[in-house]
Amino acid sequence: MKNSLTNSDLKTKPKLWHCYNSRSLRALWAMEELEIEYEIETMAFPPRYTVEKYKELNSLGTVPFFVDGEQGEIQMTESVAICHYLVEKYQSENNIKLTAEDAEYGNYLNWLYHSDATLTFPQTLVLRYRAFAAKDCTQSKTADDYDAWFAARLERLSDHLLHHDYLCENRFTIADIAIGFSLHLATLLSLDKHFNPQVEAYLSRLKNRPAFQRAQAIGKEMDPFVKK
Ligand SMILES: N[C@@H](CCC(=O)N[C@@H](CS)C(=O)NCC(=O)O)C(=O)O
Repeated sequence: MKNSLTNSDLKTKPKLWHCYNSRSLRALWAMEELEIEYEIETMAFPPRYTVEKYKELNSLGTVPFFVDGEQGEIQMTESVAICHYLVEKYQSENNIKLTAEDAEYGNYLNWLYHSDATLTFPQTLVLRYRAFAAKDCTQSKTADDYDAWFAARLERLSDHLLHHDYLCENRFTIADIAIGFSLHLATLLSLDKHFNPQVEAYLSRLKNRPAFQRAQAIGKEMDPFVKK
């Protein structure tokens, strides 16, 4: 039964505004897994400084920014919500979603929300007050506190991965994209010192996926983690 649009049914393609190694990678990775057509605007980070009038497009000034619909009426700013939207909206041979009928649907939703609310949240403080801190920043204690906070918040995932190769139903879904990006970001912030072997193995399993590799190659020349 065809219950969702394929990309070719639409007059316009979804469009993503992206910065390398930022949370927009989640949406890009999902589109690559689904093998749908899309447009992409790759920008230097942070776009509210590097792209003129970016805040007129997205008043938050953040990435991702995502537009879809014939009139561009769908405008989204939350990376996990975009992944969720994409799998519900676009039919694909590659089934990377769960539905309410699946036994682990609740766990799937929980991992999706967990990825940003529980894992990326403490990382953002480490990013702000350590990785991208101004020279005169006096908040290094905040970064240290949230480094330890991240370690504690990782425990639930570490325990789960002791007995699972993927988060839900023994197969790859967007829950793995959402959580996988949080782990990838942790490696960029040197927070992978908190990874257990099963977390390391899980992340390499995800990073070996051709769709991740295609997505991650886009915009590499604008890597904000490389000091110029
Ligand atoms: N909850 C949002 C957060 C978006 C967000 O904060 N993105 C960061 C990059 S990972 C950003 O654009 N920061 C630039 C800035 O704040 O100027 C999501 O998951 O997409």
